[in-house]
Amino acid sequence: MARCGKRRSTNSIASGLAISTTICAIILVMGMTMAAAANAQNLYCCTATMAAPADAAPVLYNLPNGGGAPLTQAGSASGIVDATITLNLRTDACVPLANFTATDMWLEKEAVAGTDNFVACSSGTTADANTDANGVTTWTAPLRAGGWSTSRTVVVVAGTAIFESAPLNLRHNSADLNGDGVANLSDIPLFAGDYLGPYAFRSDLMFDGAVNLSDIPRLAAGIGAACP
Ligand SMILES: [Ca+2]
Ligand SMILES: [Ca+2]
Repeated sequence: MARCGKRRSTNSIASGLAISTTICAIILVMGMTMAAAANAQNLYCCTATMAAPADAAPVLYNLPNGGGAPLTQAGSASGIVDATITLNLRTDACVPLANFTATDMWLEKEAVAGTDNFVACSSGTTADANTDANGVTTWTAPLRAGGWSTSRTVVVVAGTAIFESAPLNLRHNSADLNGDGVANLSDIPLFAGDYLGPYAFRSDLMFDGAVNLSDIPRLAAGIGAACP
């Protein structure tokens, strides 16, 4: 299974401007409207850590086609931070597990009701590579995923969550606001409503704690992104 998504065709500047104009038009119209109205193992010896400190509370911008941000370029209230995740994979006897298959190690969001509509494409959150001789692998490449999540991120190995490490304080959002695996015109009204309404994390695509003009380029550039 491929690790990286296929590249989507590059939008022309003209089409980007057209989409931006469409988004602005919808926001304007809505504004006017609103104004009027596991494995057999326990994995207990494994550890999963994030480069950024937990209090940085990073936000990863994802697109279903893998065109979002790499984990090295996550957003935070204080700017870009490195949210690279490192897994030390060990047997229950704490022996490093070398050359463990990358596609059998993936990220999920913590199961907390009402905190997400996160959706991952097939093999869209798997590790960068098989574990090395020391049983180590990382997540740095952009994920292939959509939707949003304010719950934490969990490392899963062959279906079993790494439970000895606390879940990682990494949140997610995407131009695929409704979490159906494709960023398209149906996501724009959601953004437009958030733009005009109370703060909504899902639309803070260039994360800085506010939904404003700076978030629109990511929405515009993301339109058309789908799971491979
Ligand atoms: Ca969508
Ligand atoms: Ca923002």
